[in-house]
Amino acid sequence: PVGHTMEKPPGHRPLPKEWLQVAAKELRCSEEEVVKKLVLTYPEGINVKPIYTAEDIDWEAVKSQLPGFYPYTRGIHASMYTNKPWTIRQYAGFSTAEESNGFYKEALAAGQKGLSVAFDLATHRGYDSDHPRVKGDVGMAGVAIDTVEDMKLLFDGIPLDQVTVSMTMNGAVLPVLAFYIVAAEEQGVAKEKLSGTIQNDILKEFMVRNTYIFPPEPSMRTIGDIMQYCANNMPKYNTISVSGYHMQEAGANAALELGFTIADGIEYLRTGIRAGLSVDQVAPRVSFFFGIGMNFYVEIAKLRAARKLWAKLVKEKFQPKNPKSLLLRTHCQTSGYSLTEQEPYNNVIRTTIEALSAVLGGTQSLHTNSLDEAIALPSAFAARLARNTQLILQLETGIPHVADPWGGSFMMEALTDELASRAEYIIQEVEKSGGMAKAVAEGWPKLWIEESAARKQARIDSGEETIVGVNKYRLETSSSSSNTDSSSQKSEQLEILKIDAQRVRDSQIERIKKVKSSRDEEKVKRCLMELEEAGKDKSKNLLEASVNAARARCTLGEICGALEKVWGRHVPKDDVVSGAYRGSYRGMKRDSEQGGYDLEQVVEHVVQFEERFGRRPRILVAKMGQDGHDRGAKVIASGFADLGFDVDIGPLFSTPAEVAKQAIEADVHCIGVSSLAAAHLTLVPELMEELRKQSAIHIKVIVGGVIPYTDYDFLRNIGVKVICGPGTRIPDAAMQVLKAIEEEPTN
Ligand code: 2CP
Repeated sequence: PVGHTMEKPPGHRPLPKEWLQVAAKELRCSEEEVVKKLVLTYPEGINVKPIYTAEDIDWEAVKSQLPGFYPYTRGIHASMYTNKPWTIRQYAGFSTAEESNGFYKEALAAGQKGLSVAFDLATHRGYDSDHPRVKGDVGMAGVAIDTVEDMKLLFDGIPLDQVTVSMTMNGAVLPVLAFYIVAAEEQGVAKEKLSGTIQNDILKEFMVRNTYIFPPEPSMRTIGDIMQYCANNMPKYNTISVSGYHMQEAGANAALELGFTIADGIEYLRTGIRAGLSVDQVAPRVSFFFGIGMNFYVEIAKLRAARKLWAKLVKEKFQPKNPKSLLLRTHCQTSGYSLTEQEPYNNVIRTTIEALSAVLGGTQSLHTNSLDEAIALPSAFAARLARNTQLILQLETGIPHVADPWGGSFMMEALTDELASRAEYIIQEVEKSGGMAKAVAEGWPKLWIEESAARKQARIDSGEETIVGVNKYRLETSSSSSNTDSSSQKSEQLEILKIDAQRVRDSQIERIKKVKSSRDEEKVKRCLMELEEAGKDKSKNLLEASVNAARARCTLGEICGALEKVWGRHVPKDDVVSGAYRGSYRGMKRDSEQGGYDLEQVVEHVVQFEERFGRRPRILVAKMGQDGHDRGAKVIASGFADLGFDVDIGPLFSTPAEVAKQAIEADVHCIGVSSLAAAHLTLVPELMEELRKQSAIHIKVIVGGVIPYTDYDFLRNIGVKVICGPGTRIPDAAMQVLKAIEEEPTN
């Protein structure tokens, strides 16, 4: 196990003696047993007590703190929402620029205040829609953008000097930001007037999100160049959104999310300073982004602790003159990970509670997830409900009438301090490594997060952590075939938004052809050459060269291609944590209500398998297409390994042919395809075809991840043996896989 838990948590004062005596009577047990029963240890290593008193906090410090004052624990503005509520900013992008544009206009008319663009994975990874590697990805998880013409359509009729736009783009940040600047220019909006945010946080891509393109070094240089260009040309633009969200989604607990995110922020300030800027030119334009999960108090405390830590560390390390450099401004998104496919209407409740945490924590901007977000892009109905959740909080509840209502709460102030000190410990570890860029290159932050993810999965699978409708009070679904149909109540199934991948791809390819046929090819060549030169010569600004290329109608793929010639593409190395899943799986017996297999039963079965077949069951966990969401794949890999399987992990971004080849060479019993970006309907049939062509149909194919029920029949019909949707426990998945292999043993 990795040693990221501190030797001793910062001490809590013991529970008051007089209270313990009364509680012991209420519980009919000894005082020691009260402590054992009611003091909970959270995954962050924090002990949460049943009551808090003034003894738990530094009351002298707390009583004088005000919102709008250093260290900003209570909020970055003095008036907070009493003067101006947070920005309702829903993240969305639908297949084509036209469809997304229509959606944005409707959302703005219905009360949304800011825009947030979701791009498809082909765009993220720097491929034009006509590239063979992105066949299954175009328009699936967001909007496809190939040229500045697409960007102009995306914002047609939306005044970019008035509406702030956030763009979630990291790998292909240069062409996308350049297209945005040129689209605004051609709309008559000068760059100086552009406000908004680009995510541009590459460190967390290498850690958890995986939509990088280039190796770390030129990627960090790109960020410095963007900061420099914006400082000179776009002073109101937020050049980065330092993101913890994806760490939480990948399984990080709140302390890890907070520590690594602040450490990333520090690294980016250094990057800007290295690019020749002062801290006061960089820091006020750095913004943050956190995930908000179901642990209500902890999530509020996390945002309060984040502001406090950032203000303190920026002051100590950089001595800024402008007080705005100390303000941690943040966007929040409710947790996608906490949403369930089972009983999807429960997701509305989860999202509302998480939104409440974000707001009580003092966020500047918020996205509330749609109830169907665990399985697909949101339908119009689900998107409206998600937006209305925020409108109701703002307009009906009175919640915005008081700034930091938790200020002075013994519990909240103690929790804030504890989380801050946990996170600070992690930041110190990063600093000892030489900063976040070096730590990420060494790979240990990623492993800490993966370990945390495996532990969380084990807590859920063993029933220690409850998810209503999933591991407790679970209803039958009409299409779940593994269970008997004993209950009269069925979980609702939602209408899922379907994207016609072929249609989107065809229309994008048409538009690329049109742009290419009407541009000045000489100019295009010159711009791409200049871009290549800027890639080599650090005195040239990469964003400036990209803006020129965008004006000349170079495509996104061409711009990234020119830089790829100089820098190459980043190839990740893969490690899998071991022991964390099994180590955190509390050996409680499963009761009949919970159903499913216990860990030890599966381990036993694997041993029998080995005795019978002469080797352990062997699985290749594969990721195909441009879908880089690998938490599920990593958790499955380390969970299955802990159960006794031999596990191979395939490289990210593989083609079906590459997966088939690796499976055959490694002589695996089965391939576990993990799909989270809706490309399974294109890529799984191709994989089956490849296996058939290479005479390897004996290798069983299992598909897991975000697979809507409506696709089950199709997948089964083409030969997929097992489908594990969201919420499947690892021991259950493993047992299904074992049975599928044993059914028709071939080797
Ligand atoms: C706000 N203002 C106030 C007050 N409150 N002025 C006086 N009194 C107040 N109480 C002012 C601010 O100072 C600012 O003015 C203006 O109002 C706008 O407010 P803001 O707080 O800056 O809000 P914002 O414009 O919405 O900006 C919020 C952020 C920005 C966080 C700074 O970076 C942002 O919008 N981020 C969004 C990131 C995002 O959507 N990411 C999507 C992730 P001035 O400007 O004059 O100071 S998608 C996730 C998916 C899952 C993915 O990544 O894969």
